[in-house]
Amino acid sequence: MTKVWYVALVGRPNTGKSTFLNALIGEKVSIISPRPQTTQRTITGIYTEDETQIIFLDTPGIHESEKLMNEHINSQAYKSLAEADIVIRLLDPTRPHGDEEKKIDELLVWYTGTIIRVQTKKDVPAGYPHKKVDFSVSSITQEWFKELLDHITSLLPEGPFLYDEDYYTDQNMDLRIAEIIREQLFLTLGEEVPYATFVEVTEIEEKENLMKIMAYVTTESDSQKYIVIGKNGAKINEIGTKARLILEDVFDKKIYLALRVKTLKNWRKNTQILERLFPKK
Ligand SMILES: Nc1nc2c(ncn2[C@@H]2O[C@H](COP(=O)(O)OP(=O)(O)OP(=O)(O)O)[C@@H](O)[C@H]2O)c(=O)[nH]1
Ligand SMILES: [Mg+2]
Repeated sequence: MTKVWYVALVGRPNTGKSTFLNALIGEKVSIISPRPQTTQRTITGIYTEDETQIIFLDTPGIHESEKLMNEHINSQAYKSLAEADIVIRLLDPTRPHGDEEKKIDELLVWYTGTIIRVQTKKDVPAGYPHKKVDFSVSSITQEWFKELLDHITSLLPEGPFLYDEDYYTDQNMDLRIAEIIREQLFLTLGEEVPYATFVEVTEIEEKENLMKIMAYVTTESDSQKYIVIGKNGAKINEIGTKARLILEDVFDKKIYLALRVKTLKNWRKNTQILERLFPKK
């Protein structure tokens, strides 16, 4: 009999949730960067092995902020908590613990499902080890992955698979492409700029061996727009080339990517835009 359940990955920004998900699934499902708040909306990664299907929800790092956009980002994580049958609480031992950990502790007091405490980044020295961890894993060496997966499997109830076995994410094509472009904004641009941008795909034309994509990077001000474009378009070309190479790898096709940059003043305070980018459903 098959087993299936929803498992949310929860933790402060930068703990390694998305890296852990990609390593588990063996595909680039979620985007990753050394900067906090890389994941902004919940990403589903589906792990299917023999009779087991685990639907992982990679959530945005829960953090403290008064800003409207951050409220929307945090609420993506809260919503996934409500949907999850098991929570994997990821804990980063490379940084002092801080208020974000307390905030998550307080949130989880109300959670009635099983919580598994997992310390990340086992391959680097743990300067600030966490107490009472159930597992300590590395997404690089994949140490303790099998034991953790076996443990999750032992907790799952019987039920029919919710996704086909060869499905590893339920993100649509537009969103996956937008995320891969957004990852390059996080990796290429400094300071606040990536946080003041969003990416939307406006057109996809698929041919047998080629996919043509048109996408817009929207910034909050014209000065940010010029930073994203760079001198003679150098920055946006660099972002486009890097994203294209990853897209070619992910979709196993030749990609033509047209990237444009535009400004929408103060979009981070625009509830309509925020609701479009971070749907509550
Ligand atoms: N050495 C090492 N680095 C890791 C490991 N897991 C994640 N990292 C690094 O930690 C940083 C953050 O990783 P992410 O996976 O983006 O973290 P996240 O928890 O998803 O962060 P948010 O999306 O911002 O909430 C990246 O630079 C990763 O390369 C690990 O097991 N070992
Ligand atoms: Mg992430």
